[in-house]
Amino acid sequence: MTDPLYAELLRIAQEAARRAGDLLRDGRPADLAVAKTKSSPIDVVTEMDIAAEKLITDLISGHRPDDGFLGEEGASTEGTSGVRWVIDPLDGTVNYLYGLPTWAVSIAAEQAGETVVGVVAAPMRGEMYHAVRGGGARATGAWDGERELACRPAPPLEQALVSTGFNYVTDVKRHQAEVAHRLIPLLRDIRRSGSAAVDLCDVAAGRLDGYYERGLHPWDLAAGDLIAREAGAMTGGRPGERPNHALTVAATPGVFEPLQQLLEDFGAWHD
Ligand code: 2AM
Ligand code: CA
Repeated sequence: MTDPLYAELLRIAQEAARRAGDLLRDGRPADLAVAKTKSSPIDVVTEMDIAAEKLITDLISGHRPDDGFLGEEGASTEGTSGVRWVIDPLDGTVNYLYGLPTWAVSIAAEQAGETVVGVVAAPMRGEMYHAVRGGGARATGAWDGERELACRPAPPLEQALVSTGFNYVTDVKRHQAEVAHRLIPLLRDIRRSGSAAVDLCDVAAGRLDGYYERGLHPWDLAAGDLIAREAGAMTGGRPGERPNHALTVAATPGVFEPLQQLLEDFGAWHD
């Protein structure tokens, strides 16, 4: 039976993710990428991002006033309840700016430093993914109801479809391109979705064999990491580490180990 606290945190996270997703979807001007109005398109996205984070933190605080927060748009409070929420109100910002569908709201709840609940809403897919620690991972979709998530059976590495992402900083991007240059011939192919949270959920859903990226922040990965693990995937950083800013790797068992080793050999991480 699910811990009643986890069940409460899950309900709150799902409600917050749904409402923030609606706000972002309904509030995005249709011509955002070409808008030449008073503010730049980037400012409009930043405003939406901040409004979404405020909606999420207000809603959560209304239910649970003593919880702490860590949010991409600046929410950072300690709280006194032992629960801390780790929030990315808009993951996949560049996709959102361009009108590409792969963006998400990511909300995780931690207790004693462990993620216990993770919710990722991908409004343009009509899908929401969630996991509770020890309780498996599920997706709810507009068309197919609720289903259990399970990562794919591992193919040989040369048949693996692996997603990654590239940093905003040019020198980091150059280094990442060199790593990808060496990796691509060893895989089936690579993908670049633009949202770490969605990539982690796609590993969970068996839509990717693996994913790796350097330079992620806690809010990019907290919810997706739990969802991937609860769907049977392995996640980590460099060998022996948890996913972190230096490196995040998530893959189905059998792909994870050789992929993590190749990334180590190719120096894909950076402190
Ligand atoms: P964002 O959309 O919220 O910025 C893109 O590869 C993925 O990495 C996105 O999830 C993006 O989150 C995240 N990311 C976080 N920090 C990044 C950075 N410095 N450069 C590029 N992507 C970053
Ligand atoms: Ca992000």
